[in-house]
Amino acid sequence: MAKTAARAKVKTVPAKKAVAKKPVKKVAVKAARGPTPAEKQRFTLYGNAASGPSYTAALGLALCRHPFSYIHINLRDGGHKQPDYLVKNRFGQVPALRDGQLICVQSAAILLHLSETLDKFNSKNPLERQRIREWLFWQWDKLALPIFRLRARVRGFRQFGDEIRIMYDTEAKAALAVLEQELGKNDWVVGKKPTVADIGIYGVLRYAAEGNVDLSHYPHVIAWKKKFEDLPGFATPEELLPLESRLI
Ligand SMILES: N[C@@H](CCC(=O)N[C@@H](CS)C(=O)NCC(=O)O)C(=O)O
Repeated sequence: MAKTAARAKVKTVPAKKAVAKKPVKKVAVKAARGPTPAEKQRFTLYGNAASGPSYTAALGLALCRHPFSYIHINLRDGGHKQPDYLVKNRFGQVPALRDGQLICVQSAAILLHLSETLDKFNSKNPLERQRIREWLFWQWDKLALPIFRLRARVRGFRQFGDEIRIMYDTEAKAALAVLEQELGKNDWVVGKKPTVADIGIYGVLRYAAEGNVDLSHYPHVIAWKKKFEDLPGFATPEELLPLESRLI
């Protein structure tokens, strides 16, 4: 009897199914913060909304994810030849970039300055750094010159006849063929990652269509251009270069 009573009290509890514990994912959450006052004050870009080299400099800053103030220089009124601007850019051209106490000019040199001081769109490899510089010099010599001249003609900033137009067109095509060949071998202009060489070249090719230079014959260039436009921070000239000054 006693045994039976004792047994009656014992309830058989079904063993709990072992629940597999989900591994806790550790996510490094970066504190979302806006730019500090020092970061906001660091860069001021002097440029013009119609200027390709001004876009190149602004694009470099945007892709480096660095805020900047923008001062509009009125080229029509000769703002770039006034003494207060010439102290910033002795060549009397836009863009100029103030980085703290230092003023840098020439868009390719501005890109190199950004890559070195912000340590972005650069390479640790000395040979690749040399190649980046070479592409930036080549780009001004062979690519920018014909494309910007052709665009200037379409926009009425420069006048020249068909003979010269054909000459620039031929030069632009020859430069594009060189680029096409390179981009057939590599994802980016130099090495496996985008560098300021890509930014400099994009800053010119953005305006190819305006100069009636057709990129559709260069499939590797087209694919690279699309990939470039997907980079975080990418923005168009209209987004980056307002028609008036913008202080942050
Ligand atoms: N190589 C220079 C070219 C700059 C340039 O040509 N800027 C034009 C506007 S797109 C300019 O200021 N032109 C007026 C001039 O040369 O007098 C750079 O990359 O910064």
